[in-house]
Amino acid sequence: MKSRIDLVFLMTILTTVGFAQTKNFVSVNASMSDDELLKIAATITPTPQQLRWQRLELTGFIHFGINTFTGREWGEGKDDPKLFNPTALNAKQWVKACKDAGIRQIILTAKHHDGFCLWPSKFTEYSVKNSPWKDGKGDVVKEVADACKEFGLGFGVYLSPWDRNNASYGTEAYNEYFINQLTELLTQYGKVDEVWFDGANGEGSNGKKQVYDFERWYAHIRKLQPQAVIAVSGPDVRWVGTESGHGREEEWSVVPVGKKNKLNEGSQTKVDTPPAGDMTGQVLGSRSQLRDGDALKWYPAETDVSIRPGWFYHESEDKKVKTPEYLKEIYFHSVGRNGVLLLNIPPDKRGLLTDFDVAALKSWKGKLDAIFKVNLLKEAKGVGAVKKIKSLLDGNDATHLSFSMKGNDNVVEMSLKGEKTFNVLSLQENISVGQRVEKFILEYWVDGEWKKATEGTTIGFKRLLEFPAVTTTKVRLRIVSARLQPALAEIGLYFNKEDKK
Ligand code: FUL
Repeated sequence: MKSRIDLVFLMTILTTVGFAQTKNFVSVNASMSDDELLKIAATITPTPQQLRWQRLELTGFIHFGINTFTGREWGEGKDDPKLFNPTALNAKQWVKACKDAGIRQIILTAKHHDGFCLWPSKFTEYSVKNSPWKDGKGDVVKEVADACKEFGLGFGVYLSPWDRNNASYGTEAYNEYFINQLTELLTQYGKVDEVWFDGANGEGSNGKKQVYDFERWYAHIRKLQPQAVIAVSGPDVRWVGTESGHGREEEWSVVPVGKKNKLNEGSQTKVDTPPAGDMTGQVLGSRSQLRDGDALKWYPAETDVSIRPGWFYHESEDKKVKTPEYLKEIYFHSVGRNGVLLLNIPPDKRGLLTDFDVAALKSWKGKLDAIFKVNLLKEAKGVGAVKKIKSLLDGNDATHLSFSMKGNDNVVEMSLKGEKTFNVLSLQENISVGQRVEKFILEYWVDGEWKKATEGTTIGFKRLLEFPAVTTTKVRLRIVSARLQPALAEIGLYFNKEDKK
């Protein structure tokens, strides 16, 4: 009995120590050595909310509103609410098409910059309640939230801070208006998993200037929907810096933040202040940048892009829906570059996703399923850390493969089951302990020597690389540089038959 109590005691201590060592946000100062900084960067971890969000991989964006009926991208807030009149709106069709494509969470533009609300807000007349749709009794937010619940997808809301309709915009009263709208959205529709604040503002030099009370808004969200991540102009999820769908080759989820570099100014432990800096830099969290802020923070990238040229539906773009092949490339360059993809699919004037968009989604999913159907390492055998790899492949997080980084131990060699041809590498780090890998090389055995198949810098949650097909019986993965002992969560080799390179 005594020994069991000791064991429980010991485990409690270990767990506590473990927790104490994992942090989401750490202040740094000039007196810290390079080694210290690197260790901090390597042990910063996502919050449970960030981890859940990262694991979604694919999320969907729905831009729908008064612009759908006027053909604009940015309404001025003056269009008649009577224009909003979808003839066959069916949110279940949106959600099902997304789910069938592997999308696991949907964010709806509850209010875009024009200020028109897709729910019957008590605090403005500029909403669906003054439209002919369902005789003013309709509520798009409810229909989408309910459909997400029914199909088992996460649900998020986009609420534009910039509002071109509300008379109070530009005064302190607007912050109150915004809080009231948040309260409606966060209390009337069940669980909300993501709140998306757009940073766009086109007021110009003579336009209205609004000081947003971000801290109050964030605290309100944390209180009403603590499980939600707050994205983009928010403290949990960072805009990747482009709307092209192509993220960075080197993408760090730990980045310097604070007044010094203006990226997410302020301290997350004290206040959640909005990001204000340039997020478009080529790399944001490399070794040489770790001193650029007042703190280091887990602040992962979201890669948003529309399936069409515009964010809202325009009939003239029906033939410009991105091809499944291009969407596949976007997948590799977003999810496969340590990001979460936020793919916009805008419903048309009927309130339906068109056949063009649905067909593209379907065929995209088919392509990805075909590529990732067989992990050729599943049957690997024989040497090195194969036993551990098998546990990785079984998806058991707890048995992640760690490298010692001592001597040659940073190498894992795998024998394939006979000769195999492949052209896709998939790697994942166990980010629940941090992001650590800085450079890796995949080699294959040919003509009695090791040759490079592909190489990369960061891995993070997921790294996907395509390369000219190679045929071999043996491969090895070398972690050439890491901030701390790397911990991998997945290794996969696949063959994309359609890639003739
Ligand atoms: C931008 C907005 O201005 C676009 O209209 C769109 O909503 C996009 C997702 O974000 O900042």
